[in-house]
Amino acid sequence: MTHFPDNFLWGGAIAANQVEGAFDRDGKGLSTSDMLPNGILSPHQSREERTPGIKDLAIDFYNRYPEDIALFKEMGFNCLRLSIAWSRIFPNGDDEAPNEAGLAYYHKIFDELACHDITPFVTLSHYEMPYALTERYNGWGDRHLIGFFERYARTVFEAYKDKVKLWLTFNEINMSLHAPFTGVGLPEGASEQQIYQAIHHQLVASARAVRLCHDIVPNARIGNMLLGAITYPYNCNPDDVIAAMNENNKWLFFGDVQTRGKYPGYMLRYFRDQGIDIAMEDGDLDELAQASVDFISFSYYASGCASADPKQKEVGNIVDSVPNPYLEKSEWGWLIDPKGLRILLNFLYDRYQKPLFIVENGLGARDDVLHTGEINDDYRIAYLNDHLVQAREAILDGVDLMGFTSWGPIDLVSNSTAQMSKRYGFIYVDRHDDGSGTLERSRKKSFEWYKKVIASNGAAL
Ligand code: BGP
Repeated sequence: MTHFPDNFLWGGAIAANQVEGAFDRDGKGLSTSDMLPNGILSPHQSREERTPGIKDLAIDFYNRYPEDIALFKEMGFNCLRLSIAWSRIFPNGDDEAPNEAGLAYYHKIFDELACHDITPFVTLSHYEMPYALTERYNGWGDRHLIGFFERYARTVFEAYKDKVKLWLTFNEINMSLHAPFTGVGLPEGASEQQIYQAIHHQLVASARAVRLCHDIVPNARIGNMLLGAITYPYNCNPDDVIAAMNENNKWLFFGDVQTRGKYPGYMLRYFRDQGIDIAMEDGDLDELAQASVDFISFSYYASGCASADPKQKEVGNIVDSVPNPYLEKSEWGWLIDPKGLRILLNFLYDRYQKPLFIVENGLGARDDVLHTGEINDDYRIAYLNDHLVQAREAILDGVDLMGFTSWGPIDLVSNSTAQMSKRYGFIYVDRHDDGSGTLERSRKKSFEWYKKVIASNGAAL
């Protein structure tokens, strides 16, 4: 028996810079992502020192999208989350007019999806912006970015208003704190004051995009996108509970502003305590107040633990964390915690009382191709099955869940490491870390599993 709603959206999520390739084709400008050949956690290159990287071709979705979309359809997708590369539309970010070839490209993608009855679900900015904006304006550190983003958002809402009714503003906006270059376009080493100032500009821009979307595409829905972290206290010592509360607030402050429309008290206190002073213009707070998102979307890969004792922390991939002895880890050290998804869904729904959407979830793992060509990724099936069972539990708890798009339904370039070997797909792509491979696509065992899950609207879990 299924408990997923009849109109539940099932599918997968990809991002332009991790799949498209064609990094300099058809008038596209360089993006911040093009300057990170070794992933978001490494220092970025400058225009002069730029060397070719695996993302330059990625999985060649730019050319192979008809085949890939047909495979998504074969699995039964009724939704595909994808992003527009801002630098295809405005190559430098501050251009007066859009690049028509860039606009035409996404028209082709949306038309292809329409042919297959797949709902496009579009992220305006997934960890990238035109690189020139960081050179000329210091990224989101400069208020001018709000106007440039507004022009970009207006352009794509107007261009695609008949084709796209589901939008997101910034991917994992709360990662700006940990990976400032991909988030707000500031170099590593930027101060907290600079990063929070840039985040303020980004939050105003996000609010403006919400308002514009409501004006230009009245029957569309637009949400925010958070890295969905839930942090447990390491033990029941109240100091650990407060450490966990602070950690959850630190990640959810963005969601609080985007949903409740104002800076929460705990954040104002943090700014006071740290001597952080955010420059605002008249009207900023009104803009935030008037543009609450329609729904909350988030990625979920792992839970975390917090302790008041700093010695408990271990260095990890993306963020440092306190180990949880009750949980297993992925090959990349991410804690595997399906029940954490149920807890997070309840936590977010209780906090915001808005529909939720799981827009990323999955297991990054190395896959072995047998001599027969088969890929028996039972570990991936187990991971996703366990998480979807917990999503179903949350629905039974009363959470309003709109959909589930697994991360990387087709193998793509990893964001943190810029490697192919950290694979998430139901569809295997023959490409390797050294750039070798035919780019040929093949179905893994999980392909058939996901197809059955979707066909049964979750009853097969
Ligand atoms: C999220 C990003 C994605 C994606 C995913 C998996 O943070 O939104 O772009 O890549 O993480 O991370 P990774 O690719 O590092 O395994």
